[in-house]
Amino acid sequence: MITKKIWQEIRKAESIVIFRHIKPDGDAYGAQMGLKELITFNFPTKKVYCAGEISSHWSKIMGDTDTDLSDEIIKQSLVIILDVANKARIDDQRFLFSSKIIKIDHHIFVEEFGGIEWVDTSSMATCEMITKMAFDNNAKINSKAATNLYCGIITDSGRFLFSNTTAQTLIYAAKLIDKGVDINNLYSFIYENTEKEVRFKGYCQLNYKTTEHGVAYMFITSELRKQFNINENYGAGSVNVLSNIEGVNIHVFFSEKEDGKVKVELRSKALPVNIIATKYGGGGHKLASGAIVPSWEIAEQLLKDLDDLCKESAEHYEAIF
Ligand SMILES: [Mn+2]
Repeated sequence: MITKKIWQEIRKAESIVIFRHIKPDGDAYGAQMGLKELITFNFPTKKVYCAGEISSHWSKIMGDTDTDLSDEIIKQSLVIILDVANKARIDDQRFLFSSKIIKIDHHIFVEEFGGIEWVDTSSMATCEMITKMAFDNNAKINSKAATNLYCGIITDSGRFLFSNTTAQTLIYAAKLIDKGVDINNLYSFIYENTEKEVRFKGYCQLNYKTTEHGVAYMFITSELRKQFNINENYGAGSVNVLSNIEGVNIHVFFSEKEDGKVKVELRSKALPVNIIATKYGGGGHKLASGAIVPSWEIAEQLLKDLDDLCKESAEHYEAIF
């Protein structure tokens, strides 16, 4: 069993460095910090480090990464890479210094990292996979590890709302709650909005546009971001304010970054938007993907592709029925 094999590698290693994707979300940061807590709680003598930038947001409840990590430590460590399918998106490319690499991920497979690979697209979150590994190996789980892992499960599943939430997701979430997740504290942190965020979301819901065949979209220019005083990640990340609109199959946010490139967040009710994201150099899940395109011109092309995808599927549907 792969979960036993990986735990065995962890057991053998004296020093471990945990990596995850750039711009970490709740699942990436939660898996990283949760796994660190899990390993140090079960094996107190092991040295465990977390690579990558400190997330100013998630660090408030999960703590900081080890930004002073030396090349030497990475060279001598087992490297575990979480929640990322392509090498270019790994935060801190020095993972390559290690000769022992393990990947644990739930995204659609993109490329091998050159070690043990555990990719399970049926898992809702990487945190769900880490939880499974913990239980498969009868590992001890403390409240801190449980809270970090639970955070990844609830954020990647939209609080168990998204369609790839499975019985397994709920079972592992329940098992974590049993280990002492601080739900009250976690939820008040996750749900809190600043006033500017609420006003920005309201603006998007009033001003979004739709294409002919049912793509709801929002162009967030630098001027608009400045007007609302929101950062480039928050802009694109607000895409879910357009979910569940009748007649809309795909919703997408385009947010201009500081460097002039445009960050694209794609969400879909059923159509595979990851195909379009991949075409433009991005990736992700079938119903939730992202990309960064070089200009507004390319962004318009991507939007046209999405509209065509909706059009084709409507024609296909008519042909069947
Ligand atoms: Mn994830």
